[in-house]
Amino acid sequence: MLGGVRSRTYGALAGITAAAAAIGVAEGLAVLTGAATAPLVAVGGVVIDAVPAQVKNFAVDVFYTYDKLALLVGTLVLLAAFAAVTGALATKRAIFGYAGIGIFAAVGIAAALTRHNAPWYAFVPTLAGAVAAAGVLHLALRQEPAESGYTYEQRRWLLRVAGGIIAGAAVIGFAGRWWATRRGVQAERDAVHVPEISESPATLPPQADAQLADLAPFVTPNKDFYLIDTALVVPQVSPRDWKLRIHGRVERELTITYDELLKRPMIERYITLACVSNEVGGGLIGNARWQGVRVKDLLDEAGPKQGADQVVSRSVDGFTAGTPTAVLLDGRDAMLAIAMNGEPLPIEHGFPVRMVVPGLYGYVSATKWLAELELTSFADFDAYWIKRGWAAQGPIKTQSRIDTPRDGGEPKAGPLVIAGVAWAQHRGVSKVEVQVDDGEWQRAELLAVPSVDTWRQWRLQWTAAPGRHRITVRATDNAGQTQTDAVAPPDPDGATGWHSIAIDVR
Ligand SMILES: Nc1nc2c(c(=O)[nH]1)N[C@H]1C(S)=C(S)[C@@H](COP(=O)(O)O)O[C@H]1N2
Ligand SMILES: [Mo]
Repeated sequence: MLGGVRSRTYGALAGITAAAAAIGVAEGLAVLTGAATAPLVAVGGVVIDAVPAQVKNFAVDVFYTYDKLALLVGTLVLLAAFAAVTGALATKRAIFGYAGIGIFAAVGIAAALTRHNAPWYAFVPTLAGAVAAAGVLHLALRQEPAESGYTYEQRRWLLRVAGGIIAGAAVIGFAGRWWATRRGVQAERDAVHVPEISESPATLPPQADAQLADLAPFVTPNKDFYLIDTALVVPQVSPRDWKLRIHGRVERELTITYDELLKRPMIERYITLACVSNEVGGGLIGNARWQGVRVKDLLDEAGPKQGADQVVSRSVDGFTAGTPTAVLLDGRDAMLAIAMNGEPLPIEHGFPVRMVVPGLYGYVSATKWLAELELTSFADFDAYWIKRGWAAQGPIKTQSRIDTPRDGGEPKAGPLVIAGVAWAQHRGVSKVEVQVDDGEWQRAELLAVPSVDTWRQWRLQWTAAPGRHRITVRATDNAGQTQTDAVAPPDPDGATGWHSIAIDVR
């Protein structure tokens, strides 16, 4: 007689063991077939792409910056729960267990095969994993069933076989990930020789950086630069395989290799990149010295046709950004960047080649792991975030931020420097004003900038009296527009409002 509580527990544990075997085998094989073919990564990628626009901001906070791991772990937990339930059912009728494995295989294979640029063999890891799971389930169900509790054989099987399989799968999973990253393109990236630039190098005016503790440095070190993307695993693109295709509504289609790109005339510029998801006062912004080839030079060669008002940049993993063709041709320093702060692009920032466009939020311009530029029209194509409800046009809004003192800080009474950064990329910041409590707006000192395409540090001397104070900042751009105090969320085209902090002076 089957069906005691214990017997269901045995089935659940057997199901989890079968799932572990599937994941272990699949992850192991995905080291060879590519991380994106692993069922967990493929399904996680589908989930990321399916996130509706309303939860994008939540998703940015939770997944895109740090917690992609949370998505993987969440997927694993769901899989374990599913395996436990189908395993328990399998103790009544084995077919439930095999059907569960069939569902796992169908979902994993469908996800892997439909990812952007999936190789034809993308189904192999999931299929092999499913076969392994079926084998484990078969073994588990062969153990003598107990009337109640576990039989000696079942207990031994759980301890020895199941324990071994789960531990083995965990080891293979972690080792596979580690090996895939190690064997990635880090060595090729480190071997890249960044070529000389054809014009004068980007130089910083003296006094661009006040070098205050807590104030964002004028140049953001690569290791501190914010990271935003939809890639669950960082794409590993070898410069030897890299090609850029410029196609669509052009007179002449172009294909350029990495070596060819490096031989072209190069410019170097300080440009401040910003994310549309940045909240007022937030940190999704950074300034770097970028080196690369002008997009305009390449577009001029390809010859955009009449009506091709949008350039869609597409990454190797299928992300797309749509940039107005006019912006790329208007003389600003839009470039295909190959170096960041004097180093080859870091892999997570888009190695080997990414786009950087002064004045536009990243989601409409800054495609990393670039693979193609397609000339089309805004009427004909919506890029990745536009499909999800974000605005098609993404000029960066004038903003300012107080970095020091810190919000909620308790500085000592007496002379104090209030300082921060302000930005209005490609228009430039002409004025920053600070208000303490309900006082007059006071003009802050502006530090020097190399161009209108970067953020600008500002500072103001203040004599702090004991007590609680509110400090607010606002910037004005070179067109004379003062940052609006109307509060708006990032969705759909960038947050607005004044950054304001509260401190307790002691
Ligand atoms: N391939 C790819 N490129 C991408 C994205 C992405 O999801 N995938 N996100 C964009 C967004 S929204 C921003 S804000 C910038 C961030 O660039 P960073 O991670 O180098 O700071 O990259 C852009 N380029
Ligand atoms: Mo972004």
